Amino acid sequence: MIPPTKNRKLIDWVDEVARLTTPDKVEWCDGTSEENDRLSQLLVDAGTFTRLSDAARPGSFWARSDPSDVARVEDRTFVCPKDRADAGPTNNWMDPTAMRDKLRGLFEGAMRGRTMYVVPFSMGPIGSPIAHTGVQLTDSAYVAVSMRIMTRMGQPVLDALDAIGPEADFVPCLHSVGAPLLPGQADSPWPCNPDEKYIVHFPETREIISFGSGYGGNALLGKKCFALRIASVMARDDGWLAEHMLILKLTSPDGEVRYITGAFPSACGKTNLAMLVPTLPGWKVETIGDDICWMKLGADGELRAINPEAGFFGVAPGTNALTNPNAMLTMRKNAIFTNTALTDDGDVWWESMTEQPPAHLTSWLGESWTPASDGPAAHPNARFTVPASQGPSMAPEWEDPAGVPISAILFGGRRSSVVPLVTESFNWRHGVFLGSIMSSETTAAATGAVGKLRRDPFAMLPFCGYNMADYFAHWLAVGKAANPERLPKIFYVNWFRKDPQGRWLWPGYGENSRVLQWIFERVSGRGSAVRTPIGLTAPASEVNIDGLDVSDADMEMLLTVDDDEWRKEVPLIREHFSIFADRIPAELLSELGDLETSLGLEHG
Ligand code: O2Y
Ligand code: MN
Repeated sequence: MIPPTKNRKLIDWVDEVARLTTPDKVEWCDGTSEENDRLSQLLVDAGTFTRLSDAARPGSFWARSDPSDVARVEDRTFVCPKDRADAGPTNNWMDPTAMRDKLRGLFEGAMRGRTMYVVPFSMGPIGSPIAHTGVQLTDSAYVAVSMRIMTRMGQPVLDALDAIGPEADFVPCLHSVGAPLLPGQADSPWPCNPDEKYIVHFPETREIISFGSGYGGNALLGKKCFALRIASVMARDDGWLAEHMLILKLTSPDGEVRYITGAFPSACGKTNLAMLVPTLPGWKVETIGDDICWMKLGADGELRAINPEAGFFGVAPGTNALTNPNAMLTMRKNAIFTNTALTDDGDVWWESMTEQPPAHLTSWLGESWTPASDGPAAHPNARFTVPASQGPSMAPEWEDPAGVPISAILFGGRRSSVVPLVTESFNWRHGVFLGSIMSSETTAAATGAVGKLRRDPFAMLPFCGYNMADYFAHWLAVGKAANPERLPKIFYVNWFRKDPQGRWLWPGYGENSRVLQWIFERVSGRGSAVRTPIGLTAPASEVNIDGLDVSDADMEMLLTVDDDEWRKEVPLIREHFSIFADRIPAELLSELGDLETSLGLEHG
């Protein structure tokens, strides 16, 4: 077949990978709906997809993964610059030459018996000056159809690349499920490699190579691998920010608009917040993005943000008509559901989707399931994949290539104690300090223990493509490069605080609009705040709790900064900083010193 591009680097790379991996066929994806229908049918025939009933969800499919391939594998994720110190203490590292040798061995013949799909994609609107192009080579049709939802994918991307010229650059993303087929060997519905998984990033050459998994962030390489790990390196080099953040548009009853980004660790409700339905009368939230945000300085020194993605890959369990009605409406058609349960009438179900579970289901393990069964019907990290354009909450400007101007940046995590409902930073530098000490109780979005406290600075711990101490320095530098008049204000929020008996103190979801209102007032130069050692908290009288069943005592507990608890937190912060040794920016140590002083502690 004649390649549908003039890009020499791309044509040569496709040839080289095909020679190494020996697929039966090479197919260039054009991104058309005909192609999507054909690949989806192929997945149905292979047993990977079950078509959902047209009455329930037209154009939608249910997939079950291998039970060993259900989440991102952080312990198998590597960042491989030449110098180990450039990966930093929070990334797995291997010498890049040794890693390339290892991968070459794994990829030799890895696509035998399969088709290699060439998937050109754009992160951001095609041709926009802020978008970047990638090409994924994959032997998974599931990945190809998912990339069509999650990115702008297909021939228009190659045309835009060719319009730049035959030397136009792109990020090469190589992926194999690592399960070659011998002649006559039956395929599995979810091929993957149970023994060897490698998710590898080469920041210096801006390359991604992933082997052995077909799931989510391990396999859809435009998302975490490109738009965060590699893009964070590009952003460091070129003076912008690639962040694990939602972007929302908040409109007040007076029609004033503010755009807010928010960094929260995986599965802490970013999608719910991005699609929130305010309980406060007259307020409106619209969605720009739910997971990734690229922010660049505009000509006027203002930070402008785009969502580089085109779809949502959200956690299904816990999503329902009360927690996120907009997500439920978004996924009514053209969706892929992975590791949810299947109903007997061809729809999907997951825990808490409805108050009562159906009497009978097929579980994510493919087993007959009733409410009396052991274990959940859906895997806790079951996902929906759906085009953002279908969402009723999308702001009309969500694809504006110029991005939207950001007024506030939220940092947050799951902390059942210590961290108050909302705190405003004293200034940008202090905000960077708050981002650098973020911590959260872990969830099922990655393999490993659930509910353990871990430091997750800027919610980027698993996603920063270089030394995180340098990343903190980069944030400080962006603050200095920006127009001080237009710098967003930074806030630290915590929806997850509990009382000593373990009862949630804050109802969350739509009620979070009450906190957004205070933030809106603050970024508009209004409202008051109370100075505490860790920042400016909202006075209880300024959080509108009209009609809300939260007692004054609970508000007090939610908003109070307990100095004793923070005195216990300080050594943990010092310990966290110590892993970066002398690479930690002096400004952050100075912020820590100020915190110690205000808590009446000796400097550590
Ligand atoms: O690969 C997975 O299991 C999903 S990870 C993911 C997917 C969508 C949005 N965020 C995340 C995350 O882990 O932060
Ligand atoms: Mn995420």
